[in-house]
This record gives sequence, structure tokens and C-alpha cells, in this order.
Amino acid sequence: MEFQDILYSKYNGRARVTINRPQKLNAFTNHTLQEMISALLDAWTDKNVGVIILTGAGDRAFCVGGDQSIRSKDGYATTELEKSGLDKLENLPLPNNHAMLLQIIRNIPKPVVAMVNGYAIGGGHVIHVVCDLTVASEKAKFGQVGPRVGSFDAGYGTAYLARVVGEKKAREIWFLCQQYTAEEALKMGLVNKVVPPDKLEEEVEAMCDTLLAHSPTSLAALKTSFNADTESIWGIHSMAGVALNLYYGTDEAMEGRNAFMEKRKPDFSKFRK
Ligand code: 2NE
Repeated sequence: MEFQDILYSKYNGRARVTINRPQKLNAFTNHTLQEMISALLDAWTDKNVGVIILTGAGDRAFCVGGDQSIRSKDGYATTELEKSGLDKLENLPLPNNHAMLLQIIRNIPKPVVAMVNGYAIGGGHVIHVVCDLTVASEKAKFGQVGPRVGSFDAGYGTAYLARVVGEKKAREIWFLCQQYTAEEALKMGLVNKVVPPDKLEEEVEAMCDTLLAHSPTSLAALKTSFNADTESIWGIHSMAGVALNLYYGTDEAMEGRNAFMEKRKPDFSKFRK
């Protein structure tokens, strides 16, 4: 499989998906998300694959969410492939592609491990949240930015996050838009393990060895049973996606996006109701 925005490899029972846009701190476009979906579908259907690793290229970021440089009132810009009509699936708004990716991570009946090497921010944070397990480097940073940059990622980003860290902490994460260290993330149950950066690969590989030694059907049944309890969140997520696509067309949302790109503080005061 040929990819532009990700690296995809399979070895020793693992499939590894690496977001490969380090110059953008691994921010994603529609195309990136579609490539991740294709790779995960391949991993799902490959009997030699028992565990999936998701990570980001470089040493600065796992993923920092949607690529703000291509966002306008019409949402995130189209790619050349999409304009040429070759890739119809990319003709979806980015929140829909992101939601589809989250659903596949949840539904694939194999453990998905997030290997967080740096920033996990915005939609990139939600990706690690829905992964089954997260191993973080001591240098990793976690957080949400929506209310600062004119976005929100409700559903898995909020209701499911609250299941993971509790209601108060989840509201704090979204409302205050602060960054959290890996140690803080560990304390709130947001990640499973924190290791020095040079031990990250080793730790994830050891975790994969453990998972691969276990019964795949048992793991699949356990994963789907955990999911069953939070399945209704997909409904919230879908509805929030409709709202997000509408919100992106507003001056309020653009103020957040433009302020970020112009490296200034946003002024949302006139949008208070
Ligand atoms: C990630 C963060 C916290 C990093 O801060 P810092 O201070 O370490 O770096 P800096 O200078 O802000 O960023 C480094 C370069 O990366 C770019 C920046 O513009 C900057 O570029 P240059 O000035 O060097 O040219 N960059 C960072 N994030 C980017 C992004 N998302 N898209 C494009 N370029 C980006 C800090 O940069 C930050 O807070 N970034 C904003 C994160 C963000 O807004 N994410 C999108 C949220 S909405 C979303 O993800 C989403 C969703 O959740 C659901 C559906 C659809 C979208």
C-alpha cells in the first residue's frame, strides 16, 4: 500500500501506523485520516496482525489534531486528490473522517496501543483517548484546545473522556485548555504507563509481546464488551459532528482559528450571548 501522510508497516504480529507530518507536528488533513483508516482496515483483516500501534513521526508530537493552516469557513480545505474526483471518501468534512477513524479504532477487535512521543493535542488527543492502551514518553504533553481555537470534539472527546478521567477533570481539560505532563496524565488515569523517551519503543514492544501471547478471541470479546457500555456515545459524537460542521462556518469559530494562525490571543467577547 502506498501512502503519503503515514508510514505503515507490519512485523511480528504488529501493524504500526505512524502519522508522518512532523513538520506540522503530525496535524492531520482529510487525506491523512483516510490513509489511517485504510491502514487500520488492512490491519483488521490481516490474520497475521494481533495488535496495532499508533504513533507520530519525530520526537515532538504524537498528533496535534486538524491542520489549522488549511481551515476556513468552509471547513478544512480539499486536497488535490479530492478535487480531481479520484478520492470520493475525502469529500467528507474532516470531522466526519475523524469520527470514522475513531469508530474503527474502537471497533477493530484487536488491541490498539497509542505510543505517545510528544504532543497529543486536540483531535490528536481524542485519538489516543479512544485507543485501548496508551504508553507515553516522559516528554509527552496532553490537552485540548477547542475553546481557544474555535473548535470542539464532543462525544468521544467529552463523554468518553469523562469515563476515563471523571467528569470534573474532563470539564477542566476542555474548559481551561491547559497542557498536562505525562506524570499528571498517569495520575488521572489518562495513560497506562510513562517511560523515559529512549525506553518508549522498548516498553510498547514488550506490551505487544504480552498482548500477542494472549488469546485473540478473549481479547476481542473483552474489547467489545468494554465498548458496549459506551456505545451510545457514538450517537452523541455524530450529533456533535453536525454541530461542529455548522460552527466552523461562523465568525466566532474563525476568530479562534485565525488568532492561532496569527499567533495572537483570540477575542471572543463579542460572541457572548
Ligand atoms: C500543539 C501546540 C500546543 C504546540 O505549541 P508550541 O508552542 O510547542 O509550538 P507552536 O509554535 O505553537 O507550533 C509549532 C508549529 O506547528 C504549527 C504551528 O503553527 C507552528 O508553525 P510555525 O509557526 O513553526 O510555522 N502547528 C501546531 N499545531 C498545528 C495545527 N493543529 N495545524 C497546523 N499547524 C500547527 C500548539 O501549536 C497548539 O495549540 N496547536 C493548535 C492545535 C489545534 O488547534 N488543533 C486542532 C484542534 S481542532 C481538531 O483537532 C479537530 C477535532 O478535534 C475534531 C474534528 C476536527 C478537528
